[in-house]
Amino acid sequence: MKLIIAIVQDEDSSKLLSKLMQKGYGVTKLATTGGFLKAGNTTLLLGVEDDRIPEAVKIIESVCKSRKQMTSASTTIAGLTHSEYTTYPVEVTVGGATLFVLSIDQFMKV
Ligand code: 2BA
Repeated sequence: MKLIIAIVQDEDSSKLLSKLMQKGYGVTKLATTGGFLKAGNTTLLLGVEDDRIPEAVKIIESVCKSRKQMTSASTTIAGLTHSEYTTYPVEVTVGGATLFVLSIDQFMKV
């Protein structure tokens, strides 16, 4: 068994969750925040049998299409206290998914 950690855009999360559930995957949804944009995103945890990894990745790919978008990022200003930020425009690729696939030693429900 493997654990897929999938970081996706909030906009894609409901559709993705539904598709994965329809196909019988066990999924846990976490509300997360990206470190760069400091904007909300969604992290899904999927415990998946090895032979179903390609199918799971295909489903994630089919729902989470990437697109370019202008957005503003924030950073702290040197010399000011850490609570003071400035923002600047930045083009980022949003959507798509960032996946980590981890080997799982044991899967138990007790
Ligand atoms: P964020 O950290 O908010 O990053 C959002 C998007 O901003 C990134 O998309 C990337 O296109 C851009 N970006 C990130 N850091 C940048 C930088 N230093 N300079 C210019 N552009 C930058 P993705 O790479 O698809 O990442 C989407 C989200 O996945 C990230 O949100 C973060 O929450 C997570 N993520 C990505 N790589 C990760 C990693 N190595 N470890 C943990 N989480 C990761």
